[in-house]
Amino acid sequence: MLEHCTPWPEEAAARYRAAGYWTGETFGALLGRLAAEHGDRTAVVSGDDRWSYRELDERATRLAAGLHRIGVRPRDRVVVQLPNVAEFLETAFALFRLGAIPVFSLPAHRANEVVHLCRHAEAVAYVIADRHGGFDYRGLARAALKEAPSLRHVLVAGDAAEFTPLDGLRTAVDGDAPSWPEADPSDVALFQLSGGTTGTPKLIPRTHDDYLYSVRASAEICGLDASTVYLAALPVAHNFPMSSPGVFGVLHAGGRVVMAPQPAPSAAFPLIESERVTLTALVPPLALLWMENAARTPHDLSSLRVLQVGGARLSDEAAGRVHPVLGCTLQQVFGMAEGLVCYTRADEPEGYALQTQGRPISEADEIRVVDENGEEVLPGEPGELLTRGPYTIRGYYKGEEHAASAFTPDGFYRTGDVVRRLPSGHLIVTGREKDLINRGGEKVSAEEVENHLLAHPGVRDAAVVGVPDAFIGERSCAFVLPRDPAPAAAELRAFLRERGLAAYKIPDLMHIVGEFPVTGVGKISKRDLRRALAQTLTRP
Ligand code: J2J
Repeated sequence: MLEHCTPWPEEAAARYRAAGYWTGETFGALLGRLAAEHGDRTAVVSGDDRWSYRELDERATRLAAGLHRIGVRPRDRVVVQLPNVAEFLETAFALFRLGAIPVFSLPAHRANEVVHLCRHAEAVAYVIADRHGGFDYRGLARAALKEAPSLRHVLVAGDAAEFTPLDGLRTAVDGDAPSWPEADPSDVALFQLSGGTTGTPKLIPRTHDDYLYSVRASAEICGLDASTVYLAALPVAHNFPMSSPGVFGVLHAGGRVVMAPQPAPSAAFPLIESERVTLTALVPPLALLWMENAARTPHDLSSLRVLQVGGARLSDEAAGRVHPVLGCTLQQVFGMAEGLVCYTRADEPEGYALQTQGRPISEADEIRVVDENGEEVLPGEPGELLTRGPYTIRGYYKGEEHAASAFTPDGFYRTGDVVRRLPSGHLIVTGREKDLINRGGEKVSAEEVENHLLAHPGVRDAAVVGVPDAFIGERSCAFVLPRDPAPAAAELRAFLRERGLAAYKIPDLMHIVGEFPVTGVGKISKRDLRRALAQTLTRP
């Protein structure tokens, strides 16, 4: 396995292979097999592009050769920050073919996140679209080149300006094409990002064996087949639309991926109608938005059979409205880029989909629900969810520093989620112990934002907490203890933007305070801050 990663213990790996979870297939080989099986069927639709399985396979082969020609080698890391376009799949599979490792960055990330990823992963290349959603990513590339010494190439889908166009890179593969050893299925295939709680996002190494298992099993649980038409509405770089079952699961089943440039009803509904979409995945605030708009849309949404909702807690009230309003079945999905994914199933009583966040993919997923001392709670009682299994990581990339807080000594991942487990194995997410704000599926690490605020000369101390919000679940609120003269909230916001922080991490609310409530040992009491906030918000 790539260095600075933690492999599964030999005994566990042998067990997962023997049970058939880990098959030894790589993502690169998978695409070749799919092209042989589904050749002329449409694999992906994006704008005017409609690529068959064969075309996707050929493009990935040629792009892999082109990447090799400019010096990208097996195990090199490549930061990929592409929106939902066909080239996303082409690039991902080209890198898999090459055994180079994509680091998937979200389109919302800005210089702060991109530079960190490039440096931390020691990336040799950075792949972007020219523009998307009114933002020019080539500016970001200039910043990354300045700050990340390992970066040698910027590859652009679209107008490349001074950089390398992806279109010019594809190389005809003929007799004397370059060759390289086949990727090792037990090695890292890709890096996902942790929605984590630390100062900077952590890298999650996922192997071909483990990730492909979660994709294959997810496709099966969700009943996908070649007739499935999946709308990629959420950014496909995220683990949910990528693998649960997401775009990879749909391709695995021979279905069709339809890329939506934006998840808003105005972009998504016409595509559902024109492509006869059968399945899609949303975070709760988008599900609410879709339901609000469905009643008055002129578009025919009747092809939609299943709406998956996950990433943050869906209220029971909203869950109950999905079928009446959208006419499709609700599937709740509770997952994490570190591994474990839970689904409600089509063959269970409907109550589970309405009131739980599902049960794990695999009989080999080990689940413990524990109290603050690490002891298992009584069945049905709330406690922190710990998990271990055939597709849950045993460590972050270069994660020595976080190992003890993120994993138990016997290899369970500490999710930081508080759950109740029903006798059926279904989990209900009731809360969270980690210091993170979940803005409707977008995860904001309190520590990361606090660190940026502390860099302002007018800030003596800062604490960021979540505030309940009817629409997005939670908003972020920063409490700031100023120096003299106190900076204005608007100035602090502008400061965070200038530091290149993604917009979703900029606090929704900002309070300049004279002092912080403290705990018995003198730490800032976030619990008291949340309570004070709740009181001011409910006061008439
Ligand atoms: C409550 N909290 C949830 C849910 C995730 C599938 C689906 C989602 C993700 C994801 C994913 C939740 N109810 N239904 O990777 O493959 C919160 C939990 C969890 C964290 C993980 C997938 N679904 N959450 O959201 O890595 O707190 O993955 O630990 O972004 O989101 O976030 P992330």
